[in-house]
Amino acid sequence: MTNPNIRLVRAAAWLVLPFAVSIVYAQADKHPSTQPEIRYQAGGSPLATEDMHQNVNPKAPPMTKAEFDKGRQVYFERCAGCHGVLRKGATGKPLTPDITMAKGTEYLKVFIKYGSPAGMPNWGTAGDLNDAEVDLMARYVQQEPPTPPEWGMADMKKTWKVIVPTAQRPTKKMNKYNIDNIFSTTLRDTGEVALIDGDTKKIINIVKTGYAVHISRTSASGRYLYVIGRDAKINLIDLWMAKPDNVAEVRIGLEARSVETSKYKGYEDKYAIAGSYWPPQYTIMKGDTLEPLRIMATRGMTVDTQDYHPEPRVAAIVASHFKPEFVVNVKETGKVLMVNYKDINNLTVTEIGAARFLHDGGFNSTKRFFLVAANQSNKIAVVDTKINKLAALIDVGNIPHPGRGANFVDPKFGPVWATGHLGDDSIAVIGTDPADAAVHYQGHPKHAWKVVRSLKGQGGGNLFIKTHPKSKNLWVDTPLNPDPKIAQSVAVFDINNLDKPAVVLPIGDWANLGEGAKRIVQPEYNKAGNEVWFAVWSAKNQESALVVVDDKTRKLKAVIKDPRLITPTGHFNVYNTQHDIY
Ligand code: DHE
Repeated sequence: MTNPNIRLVRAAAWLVLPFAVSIVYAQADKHPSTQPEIRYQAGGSPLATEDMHQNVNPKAPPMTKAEFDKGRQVYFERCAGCHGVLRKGATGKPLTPDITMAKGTEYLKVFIKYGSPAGMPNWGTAGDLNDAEVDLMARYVQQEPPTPPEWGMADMKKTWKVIVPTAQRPTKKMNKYNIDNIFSTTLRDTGEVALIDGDTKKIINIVKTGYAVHISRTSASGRYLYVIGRDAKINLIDLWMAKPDNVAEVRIGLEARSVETSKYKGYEDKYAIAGSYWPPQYTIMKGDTLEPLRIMATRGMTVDTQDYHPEPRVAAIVASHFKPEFVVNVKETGKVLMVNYKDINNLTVTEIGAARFLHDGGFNSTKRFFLVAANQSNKIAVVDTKINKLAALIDVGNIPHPGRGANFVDPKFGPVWATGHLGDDSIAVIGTDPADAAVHYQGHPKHAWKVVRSLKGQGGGNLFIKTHPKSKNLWVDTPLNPDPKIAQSVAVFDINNLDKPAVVLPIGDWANLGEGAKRIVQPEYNKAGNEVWFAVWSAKNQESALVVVDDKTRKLKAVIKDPRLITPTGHFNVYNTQHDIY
């Protein structure tokens, strides 16, 4: 008889990432903590469609060009997220020919077909690759890894378009929308964002953006929205237009996840910055046109072993409020770069050593300290953006994933910041009130940079956690939990009674949709802090929705449905994103 765990996960096979989900079958009994992480990383890379040169190694098993191209495509769709573009290892092990050829085709076939206890998915027995494809991939990983093209200034300039020149843009707001309360909702699989009026809950516009669009960020003035796709295309949206829409676009690489805009006094809206996964670099642009100005490479030595890494991806970027600086987090080298944009022709970069695999993070409530997950190291690094030093490295649970985290005042421990985890059900609550350095010191020095509480959530597979300065609720999603009941609901804690267990709200049921994964993603507050919005994320061919909950009563307030709301995932309130309120 089939194991109930396995049946449960099979039932979830209609999820948007069907390939990744099937990995979970084999892992269900052995490595529950790695399931959500594997599903999360197997998101597919836009590099799958890039043509690359085949270098023939006479010692590797022969492959035709057609076989090589197919192997390359499968590799970038399934494997590159963990093993790296150049196969030199990222969060997964290196797969360079010196290693793979020593193992041989037969060994590799078994590995690919059946997986490994260390977390390698069982691509063959899960039904994702047939025997011929397993054989193809076993031979492919013994070839010289092809290198995707670089992407320099000339490539960027070719893709740079100013759709509405600055001189032709409005000089004042030309619409009646309460811009502060607009939400930019990622429509992941259509490559669009939905701009939604937070007051009326009506869609203002559906704006075309990059492929598998990832995040939106707001400029310091609140006028502009920057949206980045996985294909490294940035769209600049002007919220002052009668109907807010694109005014400029550029591709800053071949694959990317992060974009940000200068926020220091005197530099509002002046610069934008985006980091790419490939090529490993970040680009500073003109804030109101996206004209690329400076490109900086991130290739270099790792923080711990001090070995060269050829493709350190750029993860989260935030704008400092204390200096004219961007805080650029480099994943594989584990370094935080404080990029001073005061004189962009003579950039100064302070390199702060943190820990490997920096991913996502946010500021503490005073915005002086930036807390970022070194996810595969199970740590949170704290960077002091006033003195440009590492303030602490804190051990937390299995694969922390804060999004931007949640700031609140713990009744016992004072100001804290919290993160959930992909790999376990804990929520780490960290004290953020150090005596020596605090801007608004509230008297809790001994708890600073310590995990003061560990709350118990619904399970692993958490991605985002949120509260608001006006709220007493702490919301925790679990969209990547293999149990659909957990993925389709959220846990909410009472900040004043954190010893009490969380209450679980069935947001997916409230959306009243038909069949679908209905994964609940990313709590996000409206400007007033009295509503919390959730995406109910189903597959491209199924109905999805946004659910709005009254923060005070925790009751359903509205369900936003529209045939155009296809695969909503992240959603970003203009005001809260502009002011880093979370
Ligand atoms: Fe994200 C933020 C990378 C998969 C939704 N994601 C980020 C950031 C990075 C990142 C580096 C931080 C950006 C910043 O702050 O500047 N995400 C990656 C990946 O590499 C990964 C694991 C695999 C991939 O193939 O992309 C990945 N991310 C996902 C998803 O599957 C999610 C759930 C749905 C989707 O839309 O693709 C997803 N990521 C998000 C969201 C944020 C994000 C909503 C912004 C959170 C915030 O509060 O700011």
